[in-house]
Amino acid sequence: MSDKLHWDDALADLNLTQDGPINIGYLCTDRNVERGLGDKTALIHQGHGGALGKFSFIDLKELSGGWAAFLEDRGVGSLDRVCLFLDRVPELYIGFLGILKLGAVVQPLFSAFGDESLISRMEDSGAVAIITQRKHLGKVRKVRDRLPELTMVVVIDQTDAHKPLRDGEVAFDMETGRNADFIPAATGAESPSVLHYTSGTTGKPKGALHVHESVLAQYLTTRDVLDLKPEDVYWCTADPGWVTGTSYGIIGPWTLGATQFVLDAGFSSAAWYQAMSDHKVSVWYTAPTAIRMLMKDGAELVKEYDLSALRHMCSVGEPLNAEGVLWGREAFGLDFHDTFWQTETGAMMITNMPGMTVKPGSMGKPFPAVEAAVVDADTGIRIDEPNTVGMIAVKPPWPSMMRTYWNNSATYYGKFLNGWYICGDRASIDNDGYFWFSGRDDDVINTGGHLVGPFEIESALLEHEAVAESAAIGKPDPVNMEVVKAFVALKPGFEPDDDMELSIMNFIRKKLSPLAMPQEIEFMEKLPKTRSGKIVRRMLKAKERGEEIGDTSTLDDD
Ligand code: 6R9
Repeated sequence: MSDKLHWDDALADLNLTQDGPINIGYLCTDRNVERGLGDKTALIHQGHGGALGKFSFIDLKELSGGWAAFLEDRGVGSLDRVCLFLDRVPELYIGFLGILKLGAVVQPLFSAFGDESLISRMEDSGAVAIITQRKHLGKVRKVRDRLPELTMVVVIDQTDAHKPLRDGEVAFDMETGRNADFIPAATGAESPSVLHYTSGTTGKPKGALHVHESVLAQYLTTRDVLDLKPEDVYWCTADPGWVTGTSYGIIGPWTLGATQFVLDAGFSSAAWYQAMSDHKVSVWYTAPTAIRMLMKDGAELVKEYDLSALRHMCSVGEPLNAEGVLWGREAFGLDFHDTFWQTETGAMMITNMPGMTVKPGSMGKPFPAVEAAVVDADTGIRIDEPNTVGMIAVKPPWPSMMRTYWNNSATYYGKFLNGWYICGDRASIDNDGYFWFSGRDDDVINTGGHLVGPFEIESALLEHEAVAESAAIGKPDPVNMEVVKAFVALKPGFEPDDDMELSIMNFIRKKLSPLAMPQEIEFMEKLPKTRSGKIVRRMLKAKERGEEIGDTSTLDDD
């Protein structure tokens, strides 16, 4: 551990004590009002069609207090799980803080999720309430009778003009529900806060459970890696359905009292640059896939906009290739600073700090309060030899480390080896201590920075009436790093034609999400399997990459 920085350094800055209460909802809202930032703009929100909304820290305090009081009045208690199932509307950000102020556990869900994705995550968490909007209410209604613990559906945009709500559904208008007097729950360091589901190779998605103390790590890394200053306008392009959108799209920046910009609109390079210019975005946190999409439109386009406010850029989610960094220099005259971390780690672990020499293609070095290494996969022994690939490992504990996987502590404990937390990614460390990513150590598909579990896709494929066998792998893709490719064997009597391909694609898009939808389906007579019946994704992957299929002798007795 470095002697330069300790996680506890955040305590004094945030006016906290070692054993005293600590509540993320309070730290992001009321505390900023108490320290004189009440009138400062906390959120600049740009919705579809360019509609703008501005919220001060006083607004954040009163509106999140309103959410907390509303939920409390309706019987939501501390530790209850409350889901957010919303587009990037202001209620998503402010509701998140209200749930934490109440002392309940917030479970964010992507609004693009289909019924199967919702069920697997809500059945597991036993969520009692879900906050949604009319646009997505149909999807919630579809899954309700399979979720006995879900007793309340809150709708944020219900008006008299709409059809009446059904039993168990209730309308809440955030603006009229303001409450300046709500007293935030006196949660402690170890009180559960955020539950984010993440995909693994096998089984259903797992819920990484975080605690209020995580804020110490989110605060310090936001301050020192994102380098936020009081006068900055900061834009995190991530959706809060993903951990980046909560740790660094809500918690970190607002504990610093920063002004955040949020864009709730589809992607276009021109619209992004226009928004950055209009709102004078000065610090920007985005992902390699977005950078590659911007690259496609060229550096010339960037020059058409006044981006003179922009002074710092960071990236996360997938390997940031050297080309992306070099293009960033050409287009913006700045370096993209890569950061490596996971849902499970809750905050950045390996970073390119401002002022550090960026080596294009490297993830950087451990954040100064983090001890990280590469270790041998079998023994967990540190590999000291430079430029040798091993498993990325981090020495526990740290404040934002998940405390368990919900309902699945066995898998949680399985993540530790020889005193290290094993991330599940491979990397090497060069002579200067820089980490170089080499790949994931499992079959999880990383598409545009989002992890998708092959097992979830395979299970959903089998629910299609024509599918007999299925396998899903990540196929290399120049923009999204990987896209989902499915291999399918059909039941007798079904034809492997274009219509069938479209039908299967749409089926997955609706059941899971657009991200999980296979971009390509290859029909096969039968899929390669072990004697015990397990499909061998390794062979399909090798075939896809045009590699030698390798040793197949173990195939039958795997
Ligand atoms: C924050 C987040 C975690 C996985 C991680 C790794 C990949 C993330 C990366 C990176 C290379 C980087 N990943 N950052 N790979 N370079 N800078 O992404 O969380 O969705 O849980 O994904 O993403 O494979 O293990 P999460």
